[in-house]
Amino acid sequence: MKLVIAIVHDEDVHPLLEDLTAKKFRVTKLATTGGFLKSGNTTLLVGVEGEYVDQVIEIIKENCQSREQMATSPTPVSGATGVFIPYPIEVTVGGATVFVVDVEKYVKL
Ligand code: 2BA
Repeated sequence: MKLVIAIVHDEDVHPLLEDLTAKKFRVTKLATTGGFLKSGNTTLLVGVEGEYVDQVIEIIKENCQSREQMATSPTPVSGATGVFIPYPIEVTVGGATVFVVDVEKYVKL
C-alpha cells in the first residue's frame, strides 16, 4: 500500500475532494501552512494500493492549477539609510506538491 500526500491550494480542494471521493478513494484533509508564504494550504492524505497511485496523481493534476501569488521577501533589503525595507515578490504556487510513500502497515480497528 502507498500513501499519497498532496499539498494543494485551498481553492482547488473542493472539486478535487469531490472527484477523489466520487471515484471511491478515501481521503483525509488537513489544514496546513506553507513555510515560505506562511499562508494556508491544504494537505490531502490518500491511502491506496500501488496500482492506483498514477490514477490519484492524474486526478490531482486535473484539478489543481498553478497560481501567481504575492509574498513579502523573507530577507528585506537595506536601503541607503540603513533601514530595512521588505519588498513584494511574486511566486508561482502549485498546481500541487505530491509525495508518494510506502505504508508499512495499514490497520483499521
Ligand atoms: P510555501 O512553503 O508557502 O511555498 C509557496 C511557494 O513559494 C512555492 O510553491 C514556491 O513557488 C515558493 N517558494 C517556496 N520556498 C521558496 C524558497 N526557498 N525560495 C523561493 N521561492 C520559494 P510550491 O513549490 O508549489 O509549494 C507549495 C507549498 O507546498 C509550499 O508552500 C509548502 O507548503 C509545500 N511544499 C512544497 N515543497 C515542499 C517540500 N519539499 N517539502 C514540504 N512541503 C513542500
